[in-house]
Amino acid sequence: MRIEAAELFTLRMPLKFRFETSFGVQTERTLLLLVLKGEGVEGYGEGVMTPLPLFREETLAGAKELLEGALLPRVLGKRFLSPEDLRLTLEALRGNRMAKAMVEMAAWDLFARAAGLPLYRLLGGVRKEVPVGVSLGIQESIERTIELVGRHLEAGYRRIKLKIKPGWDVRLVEAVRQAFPDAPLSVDANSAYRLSDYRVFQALDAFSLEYIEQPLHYEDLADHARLQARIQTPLCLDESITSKETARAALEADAARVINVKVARVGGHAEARRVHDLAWAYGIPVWMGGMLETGVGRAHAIQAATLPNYTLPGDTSSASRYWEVDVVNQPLEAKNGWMPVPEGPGIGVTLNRDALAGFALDRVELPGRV
Ligand code: OSB
Ligand code: MG
Repeated sequence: MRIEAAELFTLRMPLKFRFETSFGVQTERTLLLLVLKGEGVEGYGEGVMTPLPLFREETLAGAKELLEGALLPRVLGKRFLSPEDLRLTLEALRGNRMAKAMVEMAAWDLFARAAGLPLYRLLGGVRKEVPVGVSLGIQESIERTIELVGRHLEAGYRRIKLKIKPGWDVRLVEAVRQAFPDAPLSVDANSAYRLSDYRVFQALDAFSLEYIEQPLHYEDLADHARLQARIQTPLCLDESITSKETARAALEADAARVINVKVARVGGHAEARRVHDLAWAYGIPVWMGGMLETGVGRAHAIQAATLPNYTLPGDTSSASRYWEVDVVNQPLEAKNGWMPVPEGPGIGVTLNRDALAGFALDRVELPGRV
């Protein structure tokens, strides 16, 4: 496959809801979307980095510069035998996994489309639908949270994740648990606590949570292990897991008993599969996380979540929850907590060019016209 051209869009898309976490509030997404072209087909990749580095370190401006200045020039006009072959040419540059993932994921889509196969067939997926839950942001009140939890349980979501932060934790979970004694619940702190807050987690231990996601600093595996030793509820790591290597360090230290995989966070499909395989070998279940993706990132996530160790419900809920208008033509709707895997070639969705144009703040074509 020869990579002939690329288009890099900067989009701004209004979210249907206000999404508050311990690190901030989002009412819209500003994101990068990449189109790679070759042999008469197109492949798509979505960036999950944000304008400010509030989740991990990568930023939108930094990623855009790296893509235009170094990552895309390394693949444009070149021939690759496989997405893995392409990934290896980006390996000399360190870190910046979310930026690299955009190129790698677009390449997987491109190769799958060229082969006329859905992406999950190339990745080794074994499921036609994937179990999904929902991630609910911090609300203005406990009453409002309970109402929202009820609505999403009725819609069939198989796990409800509540965002927590210091001062918005034990009382919230206690009230939600009381309202829904048997619901599968989890919490996600996005690194807002320190080990010295361990009593908060000992209190949360009483509410039969499926797991507690990323309570402590994103680089601190040692303290996650210390916290895990003090509570029964499994810890789940998200921000901390950036590669197979960090996953191995976490599992060896017993810093996590569940892993949230986000394909873009770890650098693409190949690395996500390595994390999946490693966790499986350790007997650790994984689930597919989300970063408020458009239909492009969401379709990639659904395809990847067909691998066998994705046994827990993911955050890849219906696209219509997030977007009035999406950038893809196909709906991605869960039915009774199961998301059907699109069967079309590649990631199974096609770009809605009119919608894309409407959201575009910027569009760069590479190689530039001469
Ligand atoms: O920590 O999982 C997270 C959204 C943005 C950044 C980080 C996270 C999230 C979510 C939402 O929890 C998941 C989704 O609905 O896409
Ligand atoms: Mg998380």
